Amino acid sequence: MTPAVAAPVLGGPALPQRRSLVTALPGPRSQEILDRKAAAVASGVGHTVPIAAVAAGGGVVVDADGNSLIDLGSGIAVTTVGNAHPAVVAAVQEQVARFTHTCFMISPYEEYIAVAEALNRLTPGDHAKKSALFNSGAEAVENAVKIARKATGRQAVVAFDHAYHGRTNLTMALTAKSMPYKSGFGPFASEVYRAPLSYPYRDGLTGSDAAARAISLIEKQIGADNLAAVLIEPIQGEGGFIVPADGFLPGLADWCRENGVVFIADEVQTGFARTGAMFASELFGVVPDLITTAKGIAGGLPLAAVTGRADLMDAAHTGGLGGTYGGNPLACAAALAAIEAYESEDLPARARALGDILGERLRALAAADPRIGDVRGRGAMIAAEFVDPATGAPDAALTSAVAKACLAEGVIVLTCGTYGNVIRFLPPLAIDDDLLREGLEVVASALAGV
Ligand code: PLZ
Repeated sequence: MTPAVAAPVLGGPALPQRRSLVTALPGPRSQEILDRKAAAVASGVGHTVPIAAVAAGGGVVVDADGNSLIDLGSGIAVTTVGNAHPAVVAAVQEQVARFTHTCFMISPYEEYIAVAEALNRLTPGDHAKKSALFNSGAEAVENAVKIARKATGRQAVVAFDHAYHGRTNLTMALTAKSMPYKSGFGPFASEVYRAPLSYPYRDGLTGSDAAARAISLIEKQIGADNLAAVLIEPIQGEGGFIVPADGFLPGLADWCRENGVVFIADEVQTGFARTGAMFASELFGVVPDLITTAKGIAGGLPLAAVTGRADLMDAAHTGGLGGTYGGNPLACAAALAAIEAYESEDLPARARALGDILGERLRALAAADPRIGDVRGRGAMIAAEFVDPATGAPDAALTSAVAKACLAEGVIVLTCGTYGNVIRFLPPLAIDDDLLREGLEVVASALAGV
C-alpha cells in the first residue's frame, strides 16, 4: 500500500530550519501510521519519538502532520553530515541508476575499494592498513573479533562495564546492559569477559589507576596468553557518553601491544567528526590495531567497516569474511560523498564549535541545578547525567520526564546510560547555531518544569 502522504516533501538543508508544532504530538496522521505500526511491526522494535517522519535535513525532522522538530539525535549519531545531504543524495541517485548490486564477493567494483582506501588513509596511524565493509555496527564488531581471533590464535575477548556493541549473538555477549538488550535472549557467546571502565564522575580514579585495575583483572581472570582482543568504545555511547580519564586508553593500548593482544576501538558511535576529531581515538593519543566504524560513515545509508593493521586484516583466509550486501554500491557512493564533505567542509571543526555551544549552556544549567551531576563529552557528543542531588544516585525518572517534555515541545533528545539517567546531545553537524541554542532553551525550560 502506498503511504497516503498528501504532497511530496523534500528533505535536506532546503527544509525550513525552524521548530514549528501545528498539532500536539503525535498528530492525527502520525497516530494513524503509529497504529499501523502497532498492528504490523513486532513489539520488540520500539520507538521513542511518537511521530512518523516524512522528511529531514539540516537540524530538523518533519512529521506526517507537518510538525517540524529540532533534531538533537541524528538518528543515533548517523546523519552527522546532515540528513539528505545534497552531495550524498546526488551520489546515491547517480549510483542507483547505474547498478544497485553485483555482490562484491562476485564482481568487485571501484566504489567499495575507494571507501577502503579512504578509511585506510583517515583512521589513526600511518602503518599499512586494510579494510573490509559490512552492513551494521554489530556486524563490524563481530568481524573485528573474528579477525583478532584468527590473527592471534587465541579466543578470549575483553569488553567493559557499560559497553554497547550490538544486538547480534556475539555482540549481545559483548554488550553490558541486560534490559532491554539481552534479557531472555541467551545463551550468549562464550569467552567474553568484562573489565571495569574508567568512569571519572563515579570512580574518581586517575586513568592510569583505572587501567591498572582493569589489567590486573585481565591478568588474573583470563591471562594474556588466552586473550585475543580488548574491545572498547573510546567514549562510550549507549553506556552514557562516559569519557575515560586521561591515560586510561593509552595504558590499555600499551599493555595490549606488550602482550600481543589486539586493541580494537569501537568507533561506531564516535567516528566521523562527531567528537571534534575524525576519530575519537585521536583525542586520547591511541592508535588502535583495529577500528570498527558505521553510523556516520555514509550519511544514513547502511554501511560499516573494520579497518586496521594490514597484517591482522589479512590473517583471515580468503572467503572467511564477507556477506551478500557488505559494501553495497549505494552505501559506498553515499560514504564517498559523506567522507568528501567531512574533509572539505572541515566538519571536525564544526563539531567542536557545536560542542562549545552545548557545553557552555549545559554547564551553566548544571551550575544552577544540582540535579545535573555531570556534563561531559567531546565535540558534538555531549551529555548531561541526572542525579538525586542529596545522594548522587542516578535519577532515571527525572531524565525521562525531561526528555518527554522536550519532545512535547518539538525537540528530539535521546537518553542513554546503564541507569537511564543521561540525556545525550548528538546534533547533525548541519544544524544552525541558533536552532541548537533554541533546542537547548527548550531543554532548560523542560528541566525547570519537572
Ligand atoms: N557499537 C559503539 O553505538 C549502535 C544502538 C541502538 P548497529 N548504537 C545504537 C539500539 O538500541 O539498537 C552501536 C554502537 C557501538 C556498535 C553498535 C551497533 O551498531 O549498526 O546498530 O548494529
